[in-house]
Amino acid sequence: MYKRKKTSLILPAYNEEKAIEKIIKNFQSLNIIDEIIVVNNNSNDNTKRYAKRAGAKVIKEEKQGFGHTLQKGLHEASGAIIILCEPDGTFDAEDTLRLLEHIDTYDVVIGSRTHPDFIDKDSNMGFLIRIGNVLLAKCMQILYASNTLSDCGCTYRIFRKDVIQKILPFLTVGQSHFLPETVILSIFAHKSFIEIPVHYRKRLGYSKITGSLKRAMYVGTMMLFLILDYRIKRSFGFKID
Ligand SMILES: Nc1nc2c(ncn2[C@@H]2O[C@H](COP(=O)(O)OP(=O)(O)OP(=O)(O)O)[C@@H](O)[C@H]2O)c(=O)[nH]1
Ligand SMILES: [Mg+2]
Repeated sequence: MYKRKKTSLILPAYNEEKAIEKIIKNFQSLNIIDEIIVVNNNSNDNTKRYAKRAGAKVIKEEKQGFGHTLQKGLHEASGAIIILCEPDGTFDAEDTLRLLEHIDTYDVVIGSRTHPDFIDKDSNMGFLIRIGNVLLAKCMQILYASNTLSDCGCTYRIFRKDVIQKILPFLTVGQSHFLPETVILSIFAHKSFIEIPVHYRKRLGYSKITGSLKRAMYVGTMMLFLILDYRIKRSFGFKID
């Protein structure tokens, strides 16, 4: 519980046997997480076994894709506060405490992997990925006249349950460009948000999205189309009441 509110943590997992047990234990040791949901996305390694052994609730999503996996977790989560993270060792469980400090004030608290002091030298945050994330975030900020956005692709974020209830029926993206859709729909639902810097480390296990530059550029292009598409829809009256 956090301030007497139930908390749910969602971890999307596709072949994350290297780090998953440690990550679950790190979050458990915070003593504020009530429900840890690992959404297993057709892993063919020991992800499911290790997650169960660590005490997480393991559910499965058969449709392959980061977005499908997180949508499944969001349907399942029962907490008043819902935390998204990754079980690959890139994020610190302790950062949840800093993010949570803002959830009384804002409906959504989004991690940002842009503070130089917080980014490990050997993490997968080279020049091109950093610039791509910042440019896409700025594009969203300008097109939607929102408050500051600096990182378009940080999974680590916290939502109040009512935000999820509002946006869940509208989520469409099943693949890797899922994250900006949650921000755009939150803006449409008139929800407030803030970005807070988080630490970013080298991942354990192998990368499925931004590990290859080609794949990262593809995901960035899909994010850009999504951002433009919703902006056009908005000018034709799309809204969430
Ligand atoms: N890419 C991808 N990720 C999935 C899928 N299903 C679940 N995931 C999980 O989604 C998260 C994001 O994938 P990552 O490979 O970490 O991609 P990334 O965070 O952009 O890049 P790195 O952490 O540097 O590898 C991980 O926790 C994956 O295990 C899927 O079908 N595709
Ligand atoms: Mg990752």
